[in-house]
Amino acid sequence: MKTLLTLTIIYQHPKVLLGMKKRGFGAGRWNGFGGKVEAGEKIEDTAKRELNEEVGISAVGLEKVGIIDFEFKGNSEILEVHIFKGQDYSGEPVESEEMKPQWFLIDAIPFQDMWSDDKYWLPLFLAGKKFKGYFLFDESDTVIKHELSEVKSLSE
Ligand code: 6OG
Repeated sequence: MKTLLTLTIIYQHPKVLLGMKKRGFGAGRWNGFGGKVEAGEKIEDTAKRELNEEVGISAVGLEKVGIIDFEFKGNSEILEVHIFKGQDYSGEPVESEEMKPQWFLIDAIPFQDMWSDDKYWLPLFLAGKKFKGYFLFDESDTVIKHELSEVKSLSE
């Protein structure tokens, strides 16, 4: 079974906007903003909607830069996460019930308090690359297997 999700990071060099997830899946970790694609919804529209709901901003343009499949040992559900990069937006980032936003300098990204896949692909994201990947986690959310490759285009 596959579940489609989005994950959006605003990157205004030399800073990225992340949010501390306050509840639900991934609570206690810094991450981009995103969530599940609803029935009939275009994936990019989900990315925009979630950005609005979770941090109160509207992206002016979003670029899809990565697609990663996540699997957890002993669980047949695959999370297919579409990763978007944003730069300009309207509105001001505000804390929501789900996320507390904060800007981080790219050389001070809090990888120790993020999902452990992020340190593999965020360097590609920051370097302006596109990528596809697969990560398998064990029961304690440690990456036990991964594949990651740079791609020219993400059209499927
Ligand atoms: P809700 O289900 O709470 O959205 N997400 C992940 N992000 C990273 N960096 N690593 C993972 O490895 C992830 N698995 C899911 C997708 C969950 C949000 O968390 C992201 C969504 O943006 C396992 O609505």
